[in-house]
Amino acid sequence: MIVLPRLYPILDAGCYSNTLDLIAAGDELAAGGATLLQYRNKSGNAPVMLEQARELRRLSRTGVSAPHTLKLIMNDRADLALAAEFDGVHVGQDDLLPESVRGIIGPERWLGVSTHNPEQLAEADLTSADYLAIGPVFSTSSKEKPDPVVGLEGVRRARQLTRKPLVAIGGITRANAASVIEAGADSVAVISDLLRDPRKSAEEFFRILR
Ligand code: TZP
Ligand code: MG
Repeated sequence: MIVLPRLYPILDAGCYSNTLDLIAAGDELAAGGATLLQYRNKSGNAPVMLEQARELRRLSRTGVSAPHTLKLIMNDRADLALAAEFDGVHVGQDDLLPESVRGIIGPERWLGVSTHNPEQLAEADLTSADYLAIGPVFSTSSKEKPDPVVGLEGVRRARQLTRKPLVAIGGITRANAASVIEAGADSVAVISDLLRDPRKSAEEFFRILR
């Protein structure tokens, strides 16, 4: 069984005006204690995604996090995860099925699966996913057409349905993160509340969730 860090930062390319800013944010998050980052880019521009992913991989080998390991997880795309030598892939309900992704990435890379209700979570629990995500816990403006919020009750329910590591996502901030962990999540995935001063924000998340 894998062990997830308490904070699961998501670097969403749509939040940055260029690759330099995106990489700088990744470096800041690592400086703030992040040991895992997900790269998310909903633009559909594969060449840009590959370039940015490779830059992140380079950062993890040369930036502040080196020589500590910085796990890099690719959102949606197993092919790009392999091409950029990422450590894992995260897929949702509209992506390749978990077992198809597992066939591409092999047994060692991490596989995460997003779910939005108890039925999806129970189904994903039967797959070879290394961890499961549940959300949105609270309302979010970082995702287009988000599923209905599941609330802390949704996190508690999810906790009862799986023994896999559980990541909660959606509207999680330094103000509510402790309640999400209390409800049974092992880790909180965050976009917005890491955008302003990523290093300080990450440090505060780790302090709160210690
Ligand atoms: N999936 C469910 S909510 C969400 C994703 C990708 C966005 C989370 O972003 P934020 O800004 O932390 O609410
Ligand atoms: Mg997806």
